[in-house]
Amino acid sequence: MKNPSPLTNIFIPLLLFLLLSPSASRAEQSFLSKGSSLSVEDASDILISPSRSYACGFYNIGSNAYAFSIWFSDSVNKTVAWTAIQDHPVNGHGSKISFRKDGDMILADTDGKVVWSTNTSSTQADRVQLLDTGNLVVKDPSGKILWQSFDSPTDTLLPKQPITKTIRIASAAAPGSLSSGYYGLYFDNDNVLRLIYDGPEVSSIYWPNPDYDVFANDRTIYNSSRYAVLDEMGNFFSSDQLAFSASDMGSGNLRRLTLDYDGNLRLYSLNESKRTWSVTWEALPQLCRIHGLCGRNGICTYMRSNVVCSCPPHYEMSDRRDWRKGCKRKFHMSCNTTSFLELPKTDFWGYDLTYWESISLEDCKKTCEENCSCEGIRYVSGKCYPKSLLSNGRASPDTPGITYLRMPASMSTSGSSAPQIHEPICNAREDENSSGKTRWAYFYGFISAFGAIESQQDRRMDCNPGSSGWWFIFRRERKPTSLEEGYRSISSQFRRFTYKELKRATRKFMDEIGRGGAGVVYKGVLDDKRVVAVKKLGDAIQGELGAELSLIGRIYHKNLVRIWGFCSEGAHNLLVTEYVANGSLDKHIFGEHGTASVLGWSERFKIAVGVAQGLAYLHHECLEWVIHCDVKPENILLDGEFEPKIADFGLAKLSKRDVVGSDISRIRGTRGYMAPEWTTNLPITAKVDVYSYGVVLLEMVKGSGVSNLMVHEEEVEGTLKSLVRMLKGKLESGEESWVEEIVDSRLNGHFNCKQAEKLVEIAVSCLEEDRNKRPTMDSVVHSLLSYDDEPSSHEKLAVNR
Ligand SMILES: *[C@@H]1O[C@H](CO)[C@@H](O)[C@H](O)[C@H]1NC(C)=O
Ligand SMILES: *[C@@H]1O[C@H](CO)[C@@H](O)[C@H](O)[C@H]1NC(C)=O
Ligand SMILES: *[C@@H]1O[C@H](CO)[C@@H](O)[C@H](O)[C@H]1NC(C)=O
Ligand SMILES: *[C@@H]1O[C@H](CO)[C@@H](O)[C@H](O)[C@H]1NC(C)=O
Ligand SMILES: *[C@@H]1O[C@H](CO)[C@@H](O)[C@H](O)[C@H]1NC(C)=O
Ligand SMILES: *[C@@H]1O[C@H](CO)[C@@H](O)[C@H](O)[C@H]1NC(C)=O
Ligand SMILES: *[C@@H]1O[C@H](CO)[C@@H](O)[C@H](O)[C@H]1NC(C)=O
Ligand SMILES: CC(=O)N[C@H]1CO[C@H](CO)[C@@H](O)[C@@H]1O
Repeated sequence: MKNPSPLTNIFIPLLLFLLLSPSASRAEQSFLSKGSSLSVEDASDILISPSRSYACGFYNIGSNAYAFSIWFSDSVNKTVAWTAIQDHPVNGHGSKISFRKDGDMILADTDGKVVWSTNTSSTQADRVQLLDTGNLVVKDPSGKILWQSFDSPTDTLLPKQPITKTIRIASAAAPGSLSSGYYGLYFDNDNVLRLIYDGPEVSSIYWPNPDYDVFANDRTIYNSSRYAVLDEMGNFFSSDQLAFSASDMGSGNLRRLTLDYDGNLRLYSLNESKRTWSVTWEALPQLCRIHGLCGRNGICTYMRSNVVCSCPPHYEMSDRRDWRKGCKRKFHMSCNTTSFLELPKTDFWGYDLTYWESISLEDCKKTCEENCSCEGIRYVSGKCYPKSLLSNGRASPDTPGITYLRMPASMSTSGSSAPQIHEPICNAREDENSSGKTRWAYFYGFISAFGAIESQQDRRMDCNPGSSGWWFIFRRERKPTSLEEGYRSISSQFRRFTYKELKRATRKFMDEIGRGGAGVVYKGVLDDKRVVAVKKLGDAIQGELGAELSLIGRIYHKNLVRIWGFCSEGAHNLLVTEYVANGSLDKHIFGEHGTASVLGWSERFKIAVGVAQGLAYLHHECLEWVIHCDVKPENILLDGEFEPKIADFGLAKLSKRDVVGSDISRIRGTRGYMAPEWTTNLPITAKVDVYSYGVVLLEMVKGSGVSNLMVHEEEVEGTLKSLVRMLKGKLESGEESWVEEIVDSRLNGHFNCKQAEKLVEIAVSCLEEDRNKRPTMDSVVHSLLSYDDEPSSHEKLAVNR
């Protein structure tokens, strides 16, 4: 073709025209070249990432107010992942995002004023591009990134977007709002990734748990790289050793890690068919542990299905529309005379004027009276914390100690009702009113509160006066049915298996690895190569297996066996869990038929700590305060490194044996490990597990099972009682020689005497007849960790809580 045909003569200018025309080229474009811009008037004037997952442009945040944002284009309602300048919206007419000829990308308001810029003028900047990762970049011709949105996150981190030394994530101020609130996620000066409430009056750290030191929270201060990132599979790793995974771990899902307006850090996955988000991990399952929720003097607690704030007696809300402003006194405070108002099971975190140990309540009160800046005290078994400010209040059955509010003596401190606190119970069916479903609804409650972020329309944080002076922060707005759906999707990695699938995985139930009260356990390999244990539960099941298990399927802790799913087809009821390599603890400590070698002391101590941490998680951290009800060595599994994992938690309520109304039916534990209250009419609380844990501790120290304690015809319980009495006497004697007689002789004296004595001391306290005298699992963990003598491993526990 030597001469261009007349047709091409026309065609080329036309092609050029099409390429250059902004409206034609913009529709499906992921980049801006020099001199082009996006205008606020045209809603289709946006950049779209090549995979079409993300969009970038003007985002409408109110009538005639717009922000420069990146959002997920696939979610039902646009979910914003990043915003250029949060607190400065621009006008809906005439505003522009321009990539100027000088290489600068700017956001200009209606009057042409530049409100934001990438500061890339006089660089080689050549194009602006929205990448498939959701990162908006300014590049030079060689592809070098000169500016990127990943360096200035707002409230959300995307996969592959690291959080580093210089980055701080800030929550939104309210659902749907793009302006920043009081919560922050950042690397602290000691290299630990933390969540902080940084309010107008006060600020405090609430995650990781401030009651423990760094190491007890499984973090470290020794890696100064300060780098954490979520990968594409849904695994998060941080240089301070924090690691967690999405419950729907795997590739292909769009995810985001967002610091929500309520202060909780949540990992979300997008369901592509429903185009909605579900929570696949969260930092704080118990919302009341978040600071600042109820403001100064306010108290956070759980009521039925909701998180609620309340004011102490003689206090009232400071601002009827906003709980975060807290409560104010209805009386005039004077330091001349003082009386104290008692609030049981209530804690106000932080702001201790001083700290005293081993003093009486009277002396503690006196300390407070002597200083006019003291607003109240918290008193926990001999420990006294006078407070200069009452903040971060929460009340729950597992909160130890009592708070005393300071009042003038003229105030009546009696007759006022303290907050009602609901005890957790072992079996939801004992109380149909608060059966599993309704109590979990608390969880639905805040999910729907979150749903409000997506739906814009109900963005109010609605506060309604309750009948008894209680106020709800998060009102349930949706009907239970849709909430249950949302709930189900949260546990999406927890799933239903078919019988066929499990038959294939276990090669027709060939490899039996255990047999217990609950059923026979087989080893299997799933299609995705996961090695699992499959437990046949038989038909002795009540209720719908899936519904009962969906809560415990969400529970994840290193010392609890992970539950992957279940199968329920006709008479086939099977449970699919993580496979734990080294079998159950009984085989290792009781040395069945001399097969296993004797478990060393350091392993025993590690197991004692791990089991306590697992139970503490169930009792105190978990949403529903799960009580295990059958703690015994057979239910404690050991992995290759002898890290213990508790099995069979949450199964108690599935058993057909407990028919409401019959006395014997209440009994669910195993002889020898059962607390005395099982046989009396006292309500069953988490303290039954503390008792059983005490028995297991003794067994580990002695190296023999309770059944071997039986002397002649005597009952196990009686023998245990006299053993405990004997040990109590020895502990009080102050001598040490007895320790050697108690500890497993097979260790040939290779054990840590201080630790052994501590274990016996804890065991004895756990075995108190009176459940109120037994410690909580939280405090057991505390005591054990202070005796963990591994070098480098633990600092002294912070005294000031
Ligand atoms: C650009 O520079 C200005 C002035 O120094 C600064 O306030 C602004 O935050 C910078 N923009 C970005 C995106 O870093
Ligand atoms: C510190 O953290 C970084 C980033 O997570 C990691 O690559 C590095 O191996 C860690 N260093 C040590 C000594 O653990
Ligand atoms: C997404 O939602 C649909 C409809 O509810 C459901 O069938 C599907 O299993 C969900 N997908 C994932 C990955 O959770
Ligand atoms: C408290 O004591 C101060 C001086 O010590 C006095 O001026 C004030 O009137 C007293 N207030 C009351 C309510 O008794
Ligand atoms: C009250 O306690 C604070 C903090 O310990 C202290 O600074 C102040 O001096 C005390 N006031 C009195 C009157 O003792
Ligand atoms: C809760 O229990 C009480 C007493 O057992 C009963 O009167 C009430 O109707 C129940 N409420 C609901 C919602 O089931
Ligand atoms: C999306 O927004 C619409 C209109 O505001 C609302 O009706 C709908 O419920 C929202 N969807 C979700 C999943 O939030
Ligand atoms: C006693 C026992 O079963 N030990 C095993 C624990 O697990 C490791 C690793 O899987 C094995 O090598 C041990 O034999």
